[in-house]
Amino acid sequence: MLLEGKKVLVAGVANRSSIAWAVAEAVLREGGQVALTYQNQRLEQRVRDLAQSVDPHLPCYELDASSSEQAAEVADMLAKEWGVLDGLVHSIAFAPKEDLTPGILKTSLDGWNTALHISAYTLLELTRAMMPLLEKSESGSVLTLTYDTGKVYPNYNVMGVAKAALEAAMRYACWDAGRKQVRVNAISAGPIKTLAARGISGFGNMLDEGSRKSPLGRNVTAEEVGNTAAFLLGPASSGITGQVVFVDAGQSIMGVPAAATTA
Ligand code: 0WD
Repeated sequence: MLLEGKKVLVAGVANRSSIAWAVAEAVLREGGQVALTYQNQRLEQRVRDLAQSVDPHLPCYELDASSSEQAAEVADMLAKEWGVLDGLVHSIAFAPKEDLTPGILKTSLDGWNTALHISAYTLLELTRAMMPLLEKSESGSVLTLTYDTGKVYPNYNVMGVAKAALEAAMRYACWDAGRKQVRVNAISAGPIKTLAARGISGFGNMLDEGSRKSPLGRNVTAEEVGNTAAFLLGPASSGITGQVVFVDAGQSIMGVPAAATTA
């Protein structure tokens, strides 16, 4: 039990395929308690139904991560519900399709601002709002989700830039939060078929190429990401902060697929 008695807020569940949902399931499996947030009323019923399927009393709050007012409200509600927060999961990203697809040189300033605001700045927004509760924990831990920022993936475009900003923001937040004994890390997940992934054109090819490139010969599952998340959220990882941990079946270490170098 990696998270016995630990209280974790998970932001970014859209449906059953969401990485955030796999993280929530792993937290529960490891003995922790979970509260979920949903972005808006469009997603509310789906997220509440998921919550109900594991625990009828699981707290669910509305939270558009771009709203500091809503973030403060959720912090207030958690203060009443739990009084402390041991883990915060930021599993949120968005870029307008018309700015994501055509290529980075065609990204509008508005599209750039939206992508970096929602996909990177909101990590800081949520961490700031939850800090008073995280500081009360003996093992406060914040976790975000990124994707292999050291490389260029055609079609990932402005989202790749946003993820690079997210990773830098994660490291600076790690510095700010560290003296309060709150850790901040990121998981760089391999490609997984989710709602957000479907917005990236050619995602099917990323999955195919990824599994061909991978030393393990396959892609990762959301469950594998959830398991690593449970480790990073809990006291077993108490010495790890400011890191990007790759959960990608080794894909990121490879240049070209093995097939390309064999006759
Ligand atoms: O291959 C993948 N799926 C990978 C995803 C590989 C590596 C990293 N990631 C990252 C994503 O970039 C994201 O940061 O993992 C995180 C979770 O993404 P996901 O699980 O792949 O996708 P999804 O289930 O769609 O969850 C992302 C959710 C949004 O869903 P939709 O698709 O409806 O936009 O982020 C949420 C929203 O629910 N979201 C917001 N939540 C609160 N406030 C906001 C917002 N403003 N915008 C988006």
